Amino acid sequence: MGQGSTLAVTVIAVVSALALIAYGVLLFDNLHDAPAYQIEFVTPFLYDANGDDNRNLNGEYITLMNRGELPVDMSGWTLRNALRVTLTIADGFVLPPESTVTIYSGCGEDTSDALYWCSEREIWDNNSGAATLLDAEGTKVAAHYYQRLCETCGSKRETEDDAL
Ligand SMILES: [Ca+2]
Repeated sequence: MGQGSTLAVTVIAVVSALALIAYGVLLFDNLHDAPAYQIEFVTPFLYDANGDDNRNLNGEYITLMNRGELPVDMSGWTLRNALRVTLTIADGFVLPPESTVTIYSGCGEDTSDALYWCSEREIWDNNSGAATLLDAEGTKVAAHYYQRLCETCGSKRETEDDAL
């Protein structure tokens, strides 16, 4: 083995070691940043109510599911739309594992699986929008982006997007 190939092997070894270290740091970061909760949006959600949305506010709703193994106390959590119109979840609301809660845009009496925004107008734009769920500390737990692809065909695209 000449000096050139020894150098090449050394460079490869160093680069590999650095790559491993970088991977390790990334892995650690990912573990460190792993969400404490597994609350997810159930999609597609009903952002386009039948008829005039502003007159059928409870025809418009969004559902969250706890896919984790522990109950999640959602006291003080917030849900907001793309315009940052925000609903704050009442103190004491707990979502059990494998359970859902549906959040209606209109008024009603909150139960263990239904909450009411009691907005005076629609929350979810019928063409495109974003829903963001934050915990009581303001840390993003889940985000959902949606866009109707064309006015007449009803085709829709929805994505989970952390880049909101
Ligand atoms: Ca709507």
